[in-house]
Amino acid sequence: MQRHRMPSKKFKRTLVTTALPYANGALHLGHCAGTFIPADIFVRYKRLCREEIIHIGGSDEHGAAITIAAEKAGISPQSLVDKYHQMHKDALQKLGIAFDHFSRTSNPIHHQTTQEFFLDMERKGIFVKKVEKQFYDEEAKMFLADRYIVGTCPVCAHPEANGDQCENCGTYLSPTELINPKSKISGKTPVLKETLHWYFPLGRYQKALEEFINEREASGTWRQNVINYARSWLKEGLGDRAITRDLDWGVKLPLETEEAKGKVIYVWYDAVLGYISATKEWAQKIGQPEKWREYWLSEDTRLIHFIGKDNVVFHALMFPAMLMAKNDGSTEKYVLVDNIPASEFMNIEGKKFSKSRGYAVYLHEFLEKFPADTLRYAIAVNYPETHDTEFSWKDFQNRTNGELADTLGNFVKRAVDFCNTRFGGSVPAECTLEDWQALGKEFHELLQKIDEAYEGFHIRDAAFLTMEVARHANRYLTETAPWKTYKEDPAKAAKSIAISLNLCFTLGVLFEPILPHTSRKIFDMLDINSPICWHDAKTPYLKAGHRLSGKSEILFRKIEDREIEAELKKIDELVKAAEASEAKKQADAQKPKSEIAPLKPQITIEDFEKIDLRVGTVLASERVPKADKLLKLRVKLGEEERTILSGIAEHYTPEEMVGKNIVVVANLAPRKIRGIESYGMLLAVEDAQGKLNVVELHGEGLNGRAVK
Ligand code: B3M
Ligand code: ZN
Repeated sequence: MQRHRMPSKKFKRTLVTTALPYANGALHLGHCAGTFIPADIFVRYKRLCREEIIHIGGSDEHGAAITIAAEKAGISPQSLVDKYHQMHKDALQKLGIAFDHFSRTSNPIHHQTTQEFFLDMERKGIFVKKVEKQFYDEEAKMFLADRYIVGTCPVCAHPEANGDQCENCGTYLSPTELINPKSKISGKTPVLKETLHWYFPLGRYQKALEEFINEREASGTWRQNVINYARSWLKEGLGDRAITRDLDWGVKLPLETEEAKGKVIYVWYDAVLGYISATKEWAQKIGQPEKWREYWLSEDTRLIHFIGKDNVVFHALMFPAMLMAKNDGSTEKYVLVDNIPASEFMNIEGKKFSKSRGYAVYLHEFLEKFPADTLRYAIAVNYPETHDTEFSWKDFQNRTNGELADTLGNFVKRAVDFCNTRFGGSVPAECTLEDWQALGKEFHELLQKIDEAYEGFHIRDAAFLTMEVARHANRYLTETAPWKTYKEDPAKAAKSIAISLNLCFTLGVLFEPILPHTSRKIFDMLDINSPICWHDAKTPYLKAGHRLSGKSEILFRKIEDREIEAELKKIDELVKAAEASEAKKQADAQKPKSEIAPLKPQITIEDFEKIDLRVGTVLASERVPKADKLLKLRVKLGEEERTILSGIAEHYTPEEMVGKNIVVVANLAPRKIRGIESYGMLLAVEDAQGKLNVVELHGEGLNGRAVK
């Protein structure tokens, strides 16, 4: 499978995509490390190699991730995505991510593209349609997503549990488990109504996908982690995936039928197609509207998705299967992905923090304080390629001050300044091929290894090796010490400076993918204005007599301790705040929880007689896996035995319950909790400390008898 081992040699062009971040919050360093920076570095390298390549990205503007965030912010989904799309665009530009096009999935061309895919599959009869029961708000005339339903928790009786989870006891729920469910939209009791959904039959592509993954693995170029993720899904067996939702935000179903009303296409179905629609938009932008076809509808294209590890299933299985379905029976064949360099995660400051604990380093804030290239470098050398890595402020400071400022910055400045002050600002001698060779085998091998690193997507190695070149250059200048030889042997000093200036040029080229802003500054000092290519780095480029611009710049200012201390202090404060809020939660939990509840409205004796209270005896009891609050009880009730689930696991051990005579609401309609059917409820009293006390009867011969 030579084709995949040396892909760039065979393909005519490369299409790189970067995962589309949701436009629901500011970008943070995790986004940069996982996708944007590695993708941009790779693409810049390839551009310098003069390969035909484009880099496509954009914002993901659909799905519940957007509507939930908009609701929290109290604004419309459209205003939310408008805000964050612009923020993404600005911050990424400042970071130097050179997209050929950065689009957004709310654009009409994207809706059209997605609808075209959907219709094509609908017409070919690819989708499976299934009817399921879902809560419907008759007043608002809409189906309710889980989180739009509120009701009493079946486990802890909290009156405001959400359809997906009870915030009081933490139990995951499904809306039909709620007691007395209400629509959050109208406040009315929703009805269960059948709704039809379209499913993509991913399982039908199981075999084709297995072959596809096997073939890609055989190329020897895929990361093992990506192969493993894909394989683990395949091993579980792929099933149908619902690709429609009852929502009013997203790409509408392109069907006029009654059953399609009020439905949108599931966000993941549309998001991956965003790569195609964004390429179309790019083609329009450059005035060649058909050019997107060269990229997507050709075997000669090498398609590469830069993503984070959590998105592997969609890019390695779902999207290829969608394209297989689209290609089926068509003369136009979409190209399938050639490689997915998915990243692991980059943790910040020793995993102590997470976004949910309120600590993230936001890109736009970072760039207000530090130059983009310092971040690009810190991330490149910490790139989470095969395992999770760490970003720490101290490491960031050390790398910036030591490697960028002292090694790279100092070297360039020393060489340029010496030339400007002692040699009138012109390259003072020829740097011949022999001079260049004399830099040593190790030096020339480094240049070779950088190429290999990039070809294998080893961004971290590439960054390390490139800095090694700078170390070599620095050492060369220090060892030849032109400031010492200048008086006695000016020719020797001139030679040393000519070689050093050529090394500056080489570093300008080699660092361009990683440090594009710095590279521009180096070329400015050297007065290089004509287009350069990667290959130029490998031989002497500056001829004797070439005039520098006369500019001299400090490439990197050092980061002061106090700047880092300020960041660390911020973290400290956030940790303290998080700890305080956790402590408060604990204290609240200890506090008398339940006040004496006010009396409920009067009922009649007839009302009361509807309730059948019985004495039951607990025969057996066990915990319910993954439900900390629940005990599953086997209860004898006269002649019969039944299963009752009860939210008492934090107050009674399973053993304590066995043998107790309890009072059971025996004629309560059964309900399913965590997949287990529960037939009835037991009576309990919450004391002032919030502890539940099961109502228990002592005496003989009570089992099965009515409590009156
Ligand atoms: N927006 C999820 C994420 O940001 C999703 C990626 C879409 S890539 C087509 O992680
Ligand atoms: Zn609860």
